Amino acid sequence: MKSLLYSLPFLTLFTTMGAEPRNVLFIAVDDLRPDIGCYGVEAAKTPNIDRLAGEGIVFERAYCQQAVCSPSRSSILTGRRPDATKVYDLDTHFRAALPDCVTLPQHFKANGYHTAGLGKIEHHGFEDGASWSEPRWFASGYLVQADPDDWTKQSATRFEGVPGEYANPLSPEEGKKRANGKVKTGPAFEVSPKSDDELPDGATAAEAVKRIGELKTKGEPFFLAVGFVKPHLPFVAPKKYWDLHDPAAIPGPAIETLPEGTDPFVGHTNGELHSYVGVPEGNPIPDEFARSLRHGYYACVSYIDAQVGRLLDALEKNGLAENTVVVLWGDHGWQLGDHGLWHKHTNFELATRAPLIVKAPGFDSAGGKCAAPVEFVDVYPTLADLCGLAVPSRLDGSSLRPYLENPATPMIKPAISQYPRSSKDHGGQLMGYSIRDERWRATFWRKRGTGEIGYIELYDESNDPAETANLANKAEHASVLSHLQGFLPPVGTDEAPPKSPKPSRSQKPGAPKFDPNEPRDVRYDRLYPGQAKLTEDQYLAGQGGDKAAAKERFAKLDKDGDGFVTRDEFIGGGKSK
Ligand SMILES: [Ca+2]
Repeated sequence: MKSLLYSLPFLTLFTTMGAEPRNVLFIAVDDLRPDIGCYGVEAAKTPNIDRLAGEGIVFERAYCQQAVCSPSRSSILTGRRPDATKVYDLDTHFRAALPDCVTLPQHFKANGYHTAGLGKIEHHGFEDGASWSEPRWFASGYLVQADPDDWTKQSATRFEGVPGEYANPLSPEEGKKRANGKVKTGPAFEVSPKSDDELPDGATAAEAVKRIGELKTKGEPFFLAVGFVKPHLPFVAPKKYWDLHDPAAIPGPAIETLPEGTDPFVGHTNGELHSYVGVPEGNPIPDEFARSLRHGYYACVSYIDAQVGRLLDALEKNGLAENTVVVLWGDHGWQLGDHGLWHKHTNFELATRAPLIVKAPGFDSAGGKCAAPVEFVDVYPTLADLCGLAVPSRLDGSSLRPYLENPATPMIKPAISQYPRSSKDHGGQLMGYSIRDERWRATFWRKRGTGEIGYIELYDESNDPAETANLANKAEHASVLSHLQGFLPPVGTDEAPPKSPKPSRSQKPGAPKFDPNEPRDVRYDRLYPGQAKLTEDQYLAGQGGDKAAAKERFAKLDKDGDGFVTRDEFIGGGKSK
């Protein structure tokens, strides 16, 4: 508390506003593209997020730093671009390159806040102990404490959580057979017979509501991060949210092929989608299946919207709505068949553009919309600024306060996203830097480690928002390109990351070492006390080491292929009788 009280901006804020410290509710939604009512997508059916938007500012052109989970989240949490975090993939922790960085929640913690994270905030397995005042909470039934001085040392405590999300998981053998070695235990979507709270996000919302009530009485300001995992694949949502939507009313893509004049290496082959059981082989995805996927995505968005509503209600009920900054963000955009692509993993507008809504007390701009491009690295300095904390100097973004004061404020800087790719035809290992200003998106595919540009895309987002044509070769746009090229980072900033150490998670601190001679019934009861059978997630939770190998063991142990490993199957060790 001390550093907070002596911090000058904090004092200034409170003396001028006579206010209490502001809390932060930080809502992360996995894979949410801005198909939300307040973004003009009426088919979305999102009354609660729209309510938040009516009390805050909608950033209509907010862009992630890299359109995939861990790189994007690492940038939000550290306020640094992927070239600084060196997180370009799902295997690297930002502390490998930035061991001493002070994350957004850690900064609040250092300023007297109680910081807590529920659900997916960091990428799974990359929980950061220094960021939080308490263990990270997961609906699957885990409290994970990562060592504040060494994130790779993690210990997990079990509680009774919700089981795996599928009501009808398919056999892992089927998953293996259909999915090219990648084991998924179920289909890409499911109309779930479960209730909201029998699925992970409803359980997370219920826990958050409870925590908000508890935090109110704690006597410290709080930074509560709540991470929802839908609408990430698989699209599993309770039936009532599917029933909200008529699939015929959900808009389809404006273009189902890559832009004219664009080399296919900038896209991908929908590998993430194809890893689910039952997805038709090859591309394009057949229309009827595509319609079901879009239906499932919209159902999941409405399901999440309902959970967001519970959090907003809890703030109001506890009298906290007036002094809590609420920020809602999706970690990146999503292609729902647009350009023939599914999921994220590109530099296109639909993959890089994500929702960002900020509600802050004390501004007259409630209900406003900001059209200027902004970036996710701006979130950290914005929240520090809005709560009267010093804004650390080594951040890559800047506070969005000018837009909260006046949403019509013109663009301060273009938004820069990036994505690594390799292309033999265009120079080998490339980093695609995509510069977005008010009108243009220019993507420069630069050879990593050199300044040589291997390939360029240019889209006129004002006159061709669906990105149907690459204009980079049109002579009349040469000056636009050279202007935007001036925003590229210095050559060499995309050097390969240092290798990240792997986390080791002990079930309990001081748990005994693995003993190959331990009888299997004793081992089962030690690892999974009181559980009659296990979903894959529950099984994996008790297994250290190589996750892919553990998944293979699960498939082998599940002799009857019902998607569960019973105690007897575990004891049988996967051997034929
Ligand atoms: Ca994601």
